[in-house]
Amino acid sequence: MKPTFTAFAKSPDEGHGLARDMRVRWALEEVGQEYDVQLVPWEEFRSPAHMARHPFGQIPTYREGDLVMFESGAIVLHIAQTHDGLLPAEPAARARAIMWMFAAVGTIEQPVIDMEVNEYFEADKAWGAERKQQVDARLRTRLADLSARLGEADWLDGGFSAGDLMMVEVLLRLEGQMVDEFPNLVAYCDRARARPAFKRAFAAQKAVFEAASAAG
Ligand code: GTB
Repeated sequence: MKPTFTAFAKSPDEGHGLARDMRVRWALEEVGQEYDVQLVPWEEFRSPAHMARHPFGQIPTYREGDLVMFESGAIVLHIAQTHDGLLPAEPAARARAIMWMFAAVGTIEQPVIDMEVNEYFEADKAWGAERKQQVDARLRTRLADLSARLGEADWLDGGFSAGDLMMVEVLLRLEGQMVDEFPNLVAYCDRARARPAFKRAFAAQKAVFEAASAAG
């Protein structure tokens, strides 16, 4: 059954693939599953129709027959569990790949969000600079630990998995920023971006932004 996911009608990232629909699109491309995309304009994020899909009025959401889901990590896990290609078959390796998915969203993405919140909403506060020091230090420690664990390996645990897909998606939000302090993490992201499925997904989301821009 062909699934449908929701994405920004015109992404604020201007086609850089940083919104969380990109992970869903990339996962679907990795497993060779055809899909449709439902584009949601900003003014419809909190409409009753979209709130019925997503209790917090966000993208992405995912529909597959009667199944409606939100949370990008859960969606990618569902795709990985229902198709070959993103999770190892061996149970322990599969559990570790899922563990890395949780590490991406729970341990690395959280301090990334803290950093972004500080940049956009706290920088002008009296305590903004002090908070930035704390937030940056926490994120730098997390990236240093991740970098040490990855070492010279291509992927986090054996072959490429949904764990890598989620981790790279989080790290790409730091491109040109703190991740550049860790050459092996930059190389890790570059390896992931060289995957044909990533390239297809990236081009497709960019085309959405370009079409929306051309339409005005
Ligand atoms: N935990 C949820 C998940 O992983 O699915 C988080 C979903 C989420 O934050 N969605 C964002 C959203 O819908 C879009 S991706 N925001 C609207 C709202 O909350 O009202 C986050 C995002 C937005 C923009 C950029 N950008 O411009 O670079 C990057 C990432």
